[in-house]
Parts: sequence; C-alpha cells; structure tokens
Amino acid sequence: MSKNLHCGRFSFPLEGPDAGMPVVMGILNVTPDSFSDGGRYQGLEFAMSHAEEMIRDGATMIDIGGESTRPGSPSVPLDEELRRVMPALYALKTLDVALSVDTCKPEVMREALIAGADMINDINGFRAPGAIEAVQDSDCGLCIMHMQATPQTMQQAPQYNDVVAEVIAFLGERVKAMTAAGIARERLCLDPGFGFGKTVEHNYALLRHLARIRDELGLPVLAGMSRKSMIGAVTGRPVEQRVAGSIGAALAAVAHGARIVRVHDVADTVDALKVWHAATID
Ligand code: 7PM
Repeated sequence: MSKNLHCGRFSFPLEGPDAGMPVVMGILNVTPDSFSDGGRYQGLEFAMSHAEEMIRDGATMIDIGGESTRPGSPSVPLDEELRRVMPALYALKTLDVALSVDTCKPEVMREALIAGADMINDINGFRAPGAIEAVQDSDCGLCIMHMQATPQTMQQAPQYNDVVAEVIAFLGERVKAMTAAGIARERLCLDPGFGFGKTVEHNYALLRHLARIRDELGLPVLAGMSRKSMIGAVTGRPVEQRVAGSIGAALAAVAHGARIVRVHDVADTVDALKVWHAATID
C-alpha cells in the first residue's frame, strides 16, 4: 500500500514500496532583490535558467516565492506579488516539474491555480479569510505551515510551553478545517515552519520530533531549514556559508521522517540524499 501526495499534474509516492528518494523542492525567489537590477524581463530569464538548473540537479518541485517573509519585513501588496509570481509561473509551465507557489494571499492562490500551479505553499497555514475557499475545488497539493505571530513580529519573543505539542495541535486544527471543506487528505503535507516564530531551541526540538508530527497527524512532512539562522546558530557561519550545515539539517530531517526538503542548494543536497538513500535502503 503506497501513499501518494497528490499535486495537480503530479503525484509523488512518499510512502510504501514505490517511495524512493525524498523529494527535493528547489527554492526560486522572484523578489526584486533576487535578480540584480536588470528589470523584470531579465528577472524572468534568470528565473527560467535557475529553474532549469535545479531540475537538472534533481529538484522535482520548484517553489516560486514573490513575497519576502524575512523577519520584520513589510508585506508585499497584492498587485506587486502577482506581477512577480505570475510571469514566472507561466514561463515555467513548460518544464517537467511540479510548480509550487509560496503565498498567503487567496487572490494569488486563485490566479496561480488558473495558471496551472501544482501546489500552494502557505506559510500562514491557509488562515486568511478565503484561503481555503481559493484552493478547495482544485486538485493542487497544499503545504500547511505553522507560524507563531506574523513575519513582522514573530522573532520578537517566541514562546511555547511545549513547542512540539503546540505545533501539532495547530497543524491538526488546520487539517480539520481543510478536510471539513472537502479537501482530500492526499493533497496535504505539513511543515513545522522552522524560523517562523521559533527560537533556535524550538527549531531543534521540532527537528528532533518531526516523526511525531507525521505519526500523530498521519500526513507527510516537508522541512525547510536551508540557510536559516538555526544553521548559523550552530555553525557560527553567515548566510552565504551555510550550505554544508543546511545539508546536515536536510539529512537529519529525512532521518526523522521528513519526505520533502525545501532547499536552495539542490545539487549538493541531492548528492547527499543519494548517498544517504543508498546507505539506508533495505
Ligand atoms: C527571507 C527570510 C526570505 C526567510 C525567505 C525566507 C519556508 C517556506 C519560507 C519553510 C515552507 C526561507 C524563508 N520558508 N515555506 N517559505 N517552509 N513551506 O528561508 O520553511 O526560504 S521563506
């Protein structure tokens, strides 16, 4: 009996006999700071070649993000987010890869689904009014992420009595809300939201207990730690020197039961996962 994650045009076997390597989701930023100022067309060219490179390197999902969620950063207006995301989504449609859109806005979700997005990745866990309605009648995959507070305030004073139990309770409540709207469980995956309203200790507690999230809620887990401050806190390295630390985190996540890893450095992560896989298959 194999369980698949259903994502629009794609279906990923994540459990059972057909489940192979973990799925690697490559991060594609389409924020202006990510294409050094040659204007929007050059930004599109860069997005396309970056996506093609990540696919060659082994990414089977690409997460397109037009809203920088850096702690403390202001939110992006709807029209600007659409101007960033939609051209990239249409351009990448021809590539053989599942296209995820990283957004909290129901209007962006609707437009993305019309354009054929295979997955919606919402760091806000589909809590915005209209978010569930925007995705319920499609067949896209849905990543439900936990975040405490808002990107503007989340790192001021993250607080939990039991971070693992509280993240599981939150995700369980969101799963209930989404399945109550008629959304099939096969479309859902869960993410503890590393760095989103968490201290370093909270992040590592969640990493050690990823299998509890999977087992208590019975859904696949996606982990996104690539280059984040939890890596810097342990290695003492700045963001541009966190590749090796991030690979360590990705392997740890897989060891703890994650089936999808969201990463910047696809080639290096895939190499590490291939060796990991060869060393752990029965
Ligand atoms: C600035 C700071 C820009 C932080 C971008 C980020 C996740 C995500 C992000 C995650 C899922 C980053 C974050 N992180 N979606 N989107 N899980 N599902 O470091 O951990 O990429 S944005």
